[in-house]
Amino acid sequence: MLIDDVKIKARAGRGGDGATAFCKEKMCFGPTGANGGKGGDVYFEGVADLGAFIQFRYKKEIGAKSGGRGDGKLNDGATGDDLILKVPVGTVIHNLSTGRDFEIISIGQRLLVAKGGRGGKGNFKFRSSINTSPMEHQDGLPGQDYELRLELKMIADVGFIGLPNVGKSSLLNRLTNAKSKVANYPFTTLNPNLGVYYELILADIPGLIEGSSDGKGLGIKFLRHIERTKTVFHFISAESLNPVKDYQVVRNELETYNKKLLDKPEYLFLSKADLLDKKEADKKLEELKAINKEVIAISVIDDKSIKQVEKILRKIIKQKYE
Ligand SMILES: Nc1nc2c(ncn2[C@@H]2O[C@H](COP(=O)(O)OP(=O)(O)OP(=O)(O)O)[C@@H](O)[C@H]2O)c(=O)[nH]1
Ligand SMILES: [Mg+2]
Repeated sequence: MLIDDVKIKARAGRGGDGATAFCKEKMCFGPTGANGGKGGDVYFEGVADLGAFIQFRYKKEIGAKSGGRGDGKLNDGATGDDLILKVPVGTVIHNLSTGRDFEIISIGQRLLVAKGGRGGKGNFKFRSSINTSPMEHQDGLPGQDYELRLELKMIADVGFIGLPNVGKSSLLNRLTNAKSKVANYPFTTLNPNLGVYYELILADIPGLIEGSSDGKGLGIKFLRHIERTKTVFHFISAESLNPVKDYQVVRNELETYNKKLLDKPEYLFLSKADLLDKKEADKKLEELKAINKEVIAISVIDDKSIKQVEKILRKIIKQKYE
């Protein structure tokens, strides 16, 4: 099952201690204790993999590397490596220690969550005209140490919705490098999958059925995810004996869950259209035109129809920046 809410402890690296040392060579005087290196920071970075919280299933305490100690020959300690944790876009990071919340909203976005401690100064840094042989150095400071709650509130530009087995995952795989499971039975997709199409995040959402809003099938959990998608692609299989009814079943579920879902911009696709001859397909398209006159017939094996879908996606990209 998808992990979408998890508590972890994140600790940035401790700064390395400074050193107290003196030159031991002949004809050489003075302090040579070097500085400690800075501790590594902890960052979060957005990725399209909704399953990325799995890394926290058993590992609830994570930490970046400490900085190295300064040595006695003026070589500063190494900086601790940063830790970059990949989390799905739509992750809300609740910092329970400070009460502040942050959200990862785009792929590649990096957020500094816990800062590494600074390294301590070595005794070389304490030398002065009145103190040529300082005995003191500083210790490194601890890194920030926080308790975090990570909550996944999926966000996507386009959500693929429809009854089960209508070809949602197949289209996602065709358009992006996602590897959503495809099979000829209902509820193949158990959790939403994200794919990236240029600047858009596309979400393949598990099939909805009558009663989803009451928890039937995979139910309510996924209706919650549709709440945060901006546009929907609604799929109706060309195999359907009653396309208009199929459309209404899904719309009713959206409405029962939250009326606002009906206001999202929607594109209607008669999917798997290659299974029908042209005459049959046109008849079903005609029926669906009463709902949305821009409905198109698509098939993952028909390049021309995929180009039409891509044209719609380009339009959505353009609107995103208007
Ligand atoms: N002929 C044909 N078959 C298709 C097409 N798209 C998908 N299929 C087949 O239809 C079946 C269901 O496809 P999926 O992509 O798994 O459907 P889904 O809507 O994601 O299904 P759920 O995850 O169960 O909701 C698979 O056997 C696919 O190979 C298409 O354009 N043409
Ligand atoms: Mg699927």
